[in-house]
Amino acid sequence: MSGIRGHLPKEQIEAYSELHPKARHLLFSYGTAGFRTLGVVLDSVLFRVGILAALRSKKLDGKTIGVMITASHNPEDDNGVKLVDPRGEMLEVAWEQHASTLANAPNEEFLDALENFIRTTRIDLSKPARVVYARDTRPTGESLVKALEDGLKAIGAEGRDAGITTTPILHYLVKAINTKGTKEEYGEDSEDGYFQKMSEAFRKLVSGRPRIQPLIIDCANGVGAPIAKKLSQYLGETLPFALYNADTATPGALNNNCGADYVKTTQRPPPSLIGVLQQGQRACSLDGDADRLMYYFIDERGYFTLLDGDKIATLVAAFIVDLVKLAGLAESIKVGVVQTAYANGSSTKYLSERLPVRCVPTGVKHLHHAAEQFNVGVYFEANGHGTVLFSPSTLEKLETHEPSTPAQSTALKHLNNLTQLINQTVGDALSDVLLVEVVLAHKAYSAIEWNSLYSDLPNRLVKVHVPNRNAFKTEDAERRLVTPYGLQAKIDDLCKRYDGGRSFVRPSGTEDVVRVYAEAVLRSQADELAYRVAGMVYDEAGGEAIRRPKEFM
Ligand code: G16
Repeated sequence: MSGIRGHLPKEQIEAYSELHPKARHLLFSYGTAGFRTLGVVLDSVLFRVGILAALRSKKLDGKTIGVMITASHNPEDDNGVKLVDPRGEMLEVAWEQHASTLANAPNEEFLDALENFIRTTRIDLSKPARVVYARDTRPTGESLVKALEDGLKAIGAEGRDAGITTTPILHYLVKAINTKGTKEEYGEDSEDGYFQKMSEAFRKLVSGRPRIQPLIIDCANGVGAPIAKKLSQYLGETLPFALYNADTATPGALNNNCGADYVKTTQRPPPSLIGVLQQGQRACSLDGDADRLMYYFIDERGYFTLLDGDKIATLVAAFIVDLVKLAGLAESIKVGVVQTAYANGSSTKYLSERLPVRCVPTGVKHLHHAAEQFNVGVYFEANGHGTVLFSPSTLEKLETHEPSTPAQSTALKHLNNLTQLINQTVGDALSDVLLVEVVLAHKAYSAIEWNSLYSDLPNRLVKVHVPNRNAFKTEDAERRLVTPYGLQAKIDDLCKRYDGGRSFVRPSGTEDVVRVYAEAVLRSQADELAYRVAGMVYDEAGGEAIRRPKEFM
């Protein structure tokens, strides 16, 4: 085999490959969150992802690569898989196409595609390969893990099974494994290490503050349930959890009428919490793999009020800016915020008046990279997916800065503890819960006070099923449509007719739908605008709007 360094165990790969045939009629694409589709058709993809992860590890000199098997907020029958790079971040974009190519090669062409890939990306096969993997609670997860393991065995990679855990814990593990024994050591490479690190930082941050009232957590009937339960043991009375929707055994329960996506899109509490939630009481929802977080409460008029990713970003960014000032570091540490087009117009206005704000396309990888450009980058998608990144030079500054007053010293201590509390590898619902609770405790804010920082513009998100969502191409961080030609001009015209009207259309990267977002000053107008734009998408592409209320039919 010319042009390839090291040995490729072809016969072994071929033998295993026969156990995981690729169906000819299926086409897979590595999108916003990896491969995601019906779990039962993913067997061949998982086998190949095993091989790909091993090759990624070899390419990076034996660094450990992560593989997470989850479909997050999607229905229970869906499943998916994504790769995690050595620092705990999403797979390098250039490899997404390689992943799709390998996943789509028919069985008889797979070896050729593999050799071609190894040659063009100049992978040295003599290097070691190490992969750590985990899955969520989906029923298809178990067999998909087996397919992945066959991929690892086929190419002779070393695998470590992290079991059933959350996506953010898997990201944490990858970074912890790869930084072990180095100056940047991230923590002990175990679930226990993750809980220890976070809970210790939390205790320090809330010490001396009034006792925190129990927090209701809707676990989406997913993996967040057992993990929140374990975390609760580490937190003890410092933050009591009341866990709801913690049933991971009943078929069909996952993300069904519960979870972060449900509350965000329906703008209602999970039905299981009706009657449980008392006025003003804080509650939150995780999603199926616990990487998204939504807070909410019932206000004094009995209305359900969401505290989404934008509200979390605002709360957290303002808190960090204050601490940086108090620590005497305002001149050298600049805080910035990253959002997407889904960010509520009011949040963008509120934040832009105080901080640099960037808008990027949907997908954690885009937000994460943009946030890395700031000394402290706070990134949150409105759907509750986000975290805070401290740049390496900022971390060093925080560690070495000599405070000149006791007040500076306290603020500095808080900032250093925050760097331990926050999962900086990816959005992490449970780490974000702790972060929010710390800020609320420090500010002595109730949910009502937090919400009053700014008023959200009423908004509506609608899904439209279309025959080909790829016909929808966007620009300007997904705020404008390039194709279908002429549709954007019609949306612009329509928006002008609504006070504060804004709407955009983009193809989903995780579901086979086109998403329509609209906001306006009045609730009725935001709804009307959303369904009118959805109607235009429908007319243009021959689709079907989901959750279209009768009055707009
Ligand atoms: C994934 C991505 C998020 C994205 C979401 C929805 O979340 O990680 O960045 O916002 O999908 O994407 P889309 O609108 O393109 O379907 P998750 O929580 O499902 O992994």
